[in-house]
Amino acid sequence: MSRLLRIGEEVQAALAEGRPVVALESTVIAHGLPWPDSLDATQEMLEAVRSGGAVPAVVGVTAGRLVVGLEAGDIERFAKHGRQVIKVSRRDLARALTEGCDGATTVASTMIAAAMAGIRIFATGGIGGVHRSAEGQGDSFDVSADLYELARTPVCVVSSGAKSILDLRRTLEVMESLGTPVVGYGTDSFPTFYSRDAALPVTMRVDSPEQAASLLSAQWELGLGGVLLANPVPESMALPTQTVEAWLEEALAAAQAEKVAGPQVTPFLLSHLHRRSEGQTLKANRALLIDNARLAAQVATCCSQQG
Ligand code: PSU
Ligand code: MN
Repeated sequence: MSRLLRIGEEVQAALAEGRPVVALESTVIAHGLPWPDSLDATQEMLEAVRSGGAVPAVVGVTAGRLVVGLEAGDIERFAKHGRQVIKVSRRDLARALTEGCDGATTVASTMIAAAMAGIRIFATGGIGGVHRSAEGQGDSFDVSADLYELARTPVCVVSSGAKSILDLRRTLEVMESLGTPVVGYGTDSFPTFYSRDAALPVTMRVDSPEQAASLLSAQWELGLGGVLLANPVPESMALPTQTVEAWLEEALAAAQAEKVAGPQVTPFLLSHLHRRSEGQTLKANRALLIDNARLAAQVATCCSQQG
């Protein structure tokens, strides 16, 4: 295993002593945010995890190894080189390790690495899901591997739900079929990333890190899989659903016109939104990433206290 997996020293020490650790993904760093926000936002997430009393572990692939706890230099390279760092989900892991290239891990592959290392809590912005079908194109069958990973891998993903670039109703249906609890943090409805006024219900609600930790311990005592802990964007940064929806229609039309498909879809739509909103979606995105890192550290702390 150690041939392919490297756990950073600080992370290793924390795990050995039973201290709380929070995993972070690198696709959001390389593909989800533009330079230099990508680096600033990541540093703020690291600080948020630390001030919550936990050790951060950024996951990524480099030099033929899956790394849990990337060094500052690696993080900066991922943040800066963006598109040159390939996006690595479950199916791409073996290839990225074999080729020895830099690889940014998605929610799915970060969960895999976290579970291998013994980390149970992971903070990010939004998970992948069921993509909307383009007008007149029939069903694209573009369903993120994140949903299948949540079904099988016992890691709690703290996110602000899933982005409204997706078909959220179908995303929740698939998660229900696969048996993933979707837990609202202080909310009864599924957050839509940039907005708070969502219409779809969650499986259940918790109102404190302690409650979240109790649910996780029951889930894992039963030997079940992942949990999505859905934390809405902070109120002061939330954008109105209808405004985001209008920008999104344009972004989807542009994606269709430019024939963007597969793993490129999410990064394309995100950068379109960031430009179109003159940075408002980017500000919301940064705020929710930091808030999710903070919450994940609190939950990880409760989990380690519950033993
Ligand atoms: N949602 C975001 N920002 C992101 C992603 C999702 O707001 O950067 C990334 C995550 O890494 C997620 C991935 O796991 O996109 C999903 O991609 P796909 O749909 O190709 O599985
Ligand atoms: Mn996809």
